[in-house]
Amino acid sequence: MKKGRIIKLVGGLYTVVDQEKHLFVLKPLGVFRYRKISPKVGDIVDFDNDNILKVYERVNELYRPTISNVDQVLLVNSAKKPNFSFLLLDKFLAMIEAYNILPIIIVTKVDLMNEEELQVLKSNLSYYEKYFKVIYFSKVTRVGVQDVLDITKNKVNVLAGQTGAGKSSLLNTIDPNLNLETNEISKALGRGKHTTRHVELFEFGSGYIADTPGFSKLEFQDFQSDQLKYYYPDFFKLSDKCKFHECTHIHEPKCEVRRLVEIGEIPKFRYDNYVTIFHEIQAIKPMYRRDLK
Ligand SMILES: Nc1nc2c(ncn2[C@@H]2O[C@H](COP(=O)(O)OP(=O)(O)O)[C@@H](O)[C@H]2O)c(=O)[nH]1
Ligand SMILES: [Mg+2]
Ligand SMILES: [Zn+2]
Repeated sequence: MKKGRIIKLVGGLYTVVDQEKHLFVLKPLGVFRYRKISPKVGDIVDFDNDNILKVYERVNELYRPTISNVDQVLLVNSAKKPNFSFLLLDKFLAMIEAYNILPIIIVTKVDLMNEEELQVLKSNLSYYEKYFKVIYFSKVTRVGVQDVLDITKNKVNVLAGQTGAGKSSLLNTIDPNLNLETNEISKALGRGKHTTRHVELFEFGSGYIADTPGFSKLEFQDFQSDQLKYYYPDFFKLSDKCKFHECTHIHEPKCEVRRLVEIGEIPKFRYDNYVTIFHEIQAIKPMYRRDLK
């Protein structure tokens, strides 16, 4: 019996990699179906020559893409094309926190900004650096390549970020062997590249990474708006100092978060995004809420 990690699932067949990086293509044991065990990409498993025999308990699970035991999410936002959005950044950060996974902020396409624009962006992001690792990257100048290699080392990484942010380009820049489909290639050639329709963990530097078509959409229907306060680590850390134990930092008096926004210690835009996201979650119709089903 051996132990390894599932890195790919296609047509009911699982590819498992062992400690020595040997690959095995396996089926799950028949009894798994009756026990409602369905192995996922990312799972640590015991296996023999033909079958997955046991699935170890998962540390965490992502849906869309379905992937387990993720160490961190590389949250990719472009400096331009599309323009950097702090609202999108704050939404993604809250979602990733909600999954209990470490987010790493990666700003791509920094070559498209002039020095002044980049200075403004960096200064706005400096607040985030107290709570998150921030990496600046460009596939044109190759700035940040080493930072990405360092941060992904020995980790299972998942990419997130809107379509066109530069996720596939980032991976191809760091490891040209991946040869992932990027936007212009998919338009020009259509086929012949790795397409990202199934979930797969690729060897990446000395870790693993999943390029994800699915985790580009924000899905907040799993959460209640009053849970948002847990997913802003900078606000959560202050919650003991708010007058009310259950303070949502929206309307309650003697709120420490709002006090720090007023004196400029928390950027106003980050707080405004919090309020926007809070109301967006509130507006999700109950019929769409998975947690109420
Ligand atoms: N100038 C510049 N363009 C980039 C950079 N990274 C990606 N792009 C372009 O942005 C577009 C979308 O990139 P892609 O990797 O497909 O984004 P994805 O949808 O997040 O995987 C493509 O046209 C890329 O050539 C970069 O660092 N600099
Ligand atoms: Mg892509
Ligand atoms: Zn408060």
